[in-house]
Formats: sequence, C-alpha cells, structure tokens
Amino acid sequence: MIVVSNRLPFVLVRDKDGNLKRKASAGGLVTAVAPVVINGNGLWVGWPGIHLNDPTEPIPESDPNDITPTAGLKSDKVVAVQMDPVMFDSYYNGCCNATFWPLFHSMPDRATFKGEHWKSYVKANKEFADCTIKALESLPPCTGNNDMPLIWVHDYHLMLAANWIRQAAEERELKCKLGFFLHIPFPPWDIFRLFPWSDEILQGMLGCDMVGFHITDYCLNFVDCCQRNLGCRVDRKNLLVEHGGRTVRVRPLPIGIPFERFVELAEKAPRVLSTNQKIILGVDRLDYTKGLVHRLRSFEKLLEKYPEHIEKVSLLQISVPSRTDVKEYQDLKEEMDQLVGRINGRFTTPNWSPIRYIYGCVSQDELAAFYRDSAVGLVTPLRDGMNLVAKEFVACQINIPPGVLIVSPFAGAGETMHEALICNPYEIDDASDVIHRALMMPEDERILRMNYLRRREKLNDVNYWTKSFLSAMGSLVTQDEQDDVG
Ligand code: GDG
Repeated sequence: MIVVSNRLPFVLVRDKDGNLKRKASAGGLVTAVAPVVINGNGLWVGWPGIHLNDPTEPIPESDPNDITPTAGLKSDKVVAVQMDPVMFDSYYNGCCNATFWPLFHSMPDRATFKGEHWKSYVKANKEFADCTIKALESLPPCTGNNDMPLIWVHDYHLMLAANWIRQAAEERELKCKLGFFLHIPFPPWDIFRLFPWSDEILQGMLGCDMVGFHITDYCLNFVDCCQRNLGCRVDRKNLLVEHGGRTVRVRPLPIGIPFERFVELAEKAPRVLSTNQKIILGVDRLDYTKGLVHRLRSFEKLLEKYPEHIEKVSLLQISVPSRTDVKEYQDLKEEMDQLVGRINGRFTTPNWSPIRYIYGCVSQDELAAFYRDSAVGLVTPLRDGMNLVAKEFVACQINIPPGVLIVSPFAGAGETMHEALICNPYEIDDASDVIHRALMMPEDERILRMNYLRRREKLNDVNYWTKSFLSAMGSLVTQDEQDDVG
C-alpha cells in the first residue's frame, strides 16, 4: 500500500545541534493505518512539516525508544514531499484552509476564491502525484490482480492527485488500484458549484476506483455533483458513477476510534476533576465550524432559564489552538475570550465559576480523565465530517452510572450515534433545554443509552474502518472467496 496524505504520520524537527529528528503524531488515523503500511512493506508519501533547504537531506530513522505506531516505518519507506515555501503557503493556508475548508462545511461566505491559490493547489497536487508515481515505480512489479499495489489518497488537500497518478501509471504501464477518503463533509451541489473550478475537482476524484466518505449524505452529494456538473451517468441506489469509460464506486465508510486504547487510558488515568460539581465537557480545535460561540450562548441560556444549576454545574471547554496565523481564527479566539469573560463576570459567585476555559492542549491521559469524569459530553459543531470527540467520550465513560452525550445533527457522528441526545446548535434556547434534560436524565436511561453507544463504537472501531476501506477496494479476500480458493 502507498498512503498519500498532506502530512506524513510524523513531523520532522531540528534539535539544538541542527540534526533532523522525528516527532510522532498520535492520532487515531495514524494508529490504524501505520501498521497496515508497515506490515505490508508499503510506503507513505506526505509533507514532513518542515521546509528543507537541501531536499536530498536524509530522513532520520525513528528513535530507538520510540514506541508509537510509526516507529517501524523505515526512512526508505517514507517519501517526504518538498515544495517552495511560498507556493506551499498559498496551497495550504490559501486554497485548502481558506477555500475548501469553509466551502465544504457549507459556509461559503467565509470562503475566498483566488486564482493564484488555485494555481498553487494544482501545482502542489502535481508534486504529490509525481512523488507517488516515483514511489510506485520503486515497488517490485506485480504479477496479477492479487498483488496490485493499492494507493490510498487522503482528504481535501489532495483532490486532484489521483487522476494524475492514474494517467502517469497508465503511461508507464504500472498497475495499481486507487482509493480516496474525504475526512470532511462533501457539500450539496448548490454549495459545491460556487467553486469556480469545481469540474476539475470532480475529475480529479473520479481518477480513483473507489471514493469513500463518512456518511451516505456526503456520498449522495458527490454523486449528485458528478451528474449535474459533469453529466455523468450515475446509480444513486448502488452509489456508482460512470466516468471516462470506468465505473467509480462511492462508499459511506464512517471512521472509528482506537476504542480499546481509550478504555485503557480511562482505566489508568488519575482523577483530576473535583467531585462536588457536575462537568459539561467540550473538546475542540478552536475552529469556527465547531460551534463554540453558539455553545457558550446555550450554556449562558441554561443558567438563565434553570438557575438551579448555578454552583452545581460547570462547563469545561478545551480549545486547542489551530491555524493561528489565519485572521478568521484570531478573530474567533478574541470573540471566545470576550464571551467567556462576560458569562463568567455575569454568573460567578465567591465559590464557583460557570466556565473553565483551557486555550491549549491537554495530555491524552488528562483528556481520558476528563471524558470519564464528565456528566455531559457536549459535541455541537455547526458542521463536521464525523467528530471523533463524541466517540472518544463514550469510550471513556466507564463509570457507573455514566454521563450523557449530546451531539449535533450536523456532524457525521450525529447520523450514527442514535442514542445520543440530538441538539441543533443554532437553536440556542432549545439547546439549553437539551443540556438541562441531559443533566436531569435518570440513571437507568443514561445506562441504557451509553451501553448502546459504547457497544457500537467498540465494534466499529478504527481498525474496522481500515478493514472496510480495504475490503471496499477489493483488496481483502472475503472468507467465502477464501473458502472457494482453499
Ligand atoms: C477531521 C474532521 C473527522 C482535541 N483536543 C485535544 C486532543 N484532541 C484530539 C481529539 C480528537 C481530535 O483531536 C479531533 O478530532 P475531530 O474528529 O473532532 O476533528 P478534526 O480535527 O476537525 O478532524 C472530522 C476527522 O478528521 C477524522 O476523519 O472526524 O470531522 O474535521 O482525536 O482527541 N488531543 C489531546 N489533547 C487535546 O487537548 N491529546
């Protein structure tokens, strides 16, 4: 397998002597995908998080004490994509984060459309495609369909790359299967078509054999766009798109989390929250899609409408700094700071503050303890591809009786986590009622709902997601096929 993603599964940093070192990334995606790449002797193509003056500078091996999932990824299995820093900035901060991120989250007013950002996006995708082809050429030639290399391209940064990879592979008579997974929503046609180069995006993605999204709605949006923009013949029931004489499969593949790892963390993590108040927990990157301002207003409304919660309940909001050099994100931080100050100024008593606000990152252990010991998990994005926090919260809810998950219907998680309380973040008044209901929910109902939620996430964990992707690509032989062969 060759995985292609904007970032490698680790970043490179320089130590004080100027030597390059790997710094591991601990996300669930890396944990699930890295073993597949390592065990299958595969490769990972991506940007290493640093611009190297000398692009031939060798990638260091992992530290001998490294126990993270990428430790076994040897440097000759890593392709570090390098680009001119100005071009990279225009591709990444410009086209990816200032255009696709807001547009695909159905917030077109926040999106900028600049020809020069688009040109950089095209160039960057070409660079990723060229590096992937070189990686493909370095693999031993395949002998049949069973050992055909699988190229798995990730996310909105790389929506054009697949088509170039296909064309170049065909020219060189290299066989491969191509799959793509989008981690954010795919918007409806009337939003998508606002992007001036929307046809090119679809053509890029249709270079794949299979395109995966978190939920069926995003699949249907994509199929719809292919039909209406490009005039493709489509099959909505079986989620198929005909393009360039090929049939592309479209599949809902909802991502999961490393469930057992979170359970273990929750079992071991020491208690950090005091027991005399109920905690409502929010954990998000500080991003305008996460509905943080609406969330604070709903909490303020709760205290206004249900004063019995004063001095009994606090909102603990962890906001991880994100894209801090972008103005929109700086403005959001300012707005949050002011709102937290205003609400705390309005309701704080000598012994209690309504909001505890952490602007920063907490450790995995601490996070697991917060998830475990909170009474309510409040996951209320305005729009979100899936949302892993909702899943991590239920994995860590090992106390009996457990707490309650509240989730927005506009997150992928809201589609699949049926036993959560659903809350429309735009309806501030109604949202405050839902939070009140969660705080007042009887124990037996909490147990019942949480049991179902945990069971589903345990079964559909991130390893299940990786397997589903591989099986949708047809590269995992099913038991029946194996029996036939055997
Ligand atoms: C994109 C899509 C989709 C957060 N704070 C801390 C911390 N985190 C970790 C959480 C969780 C991750 O960050 C956030 O994941 P989300 O899924 O909520 O959101 P995005 O970053 O926007 O991810 C999203 C996802 O891709 C996967 O496909 O679900 O919809 O937008 O894992 O635990 N981790 C630590 N400290 C923190 O303070 N250690």
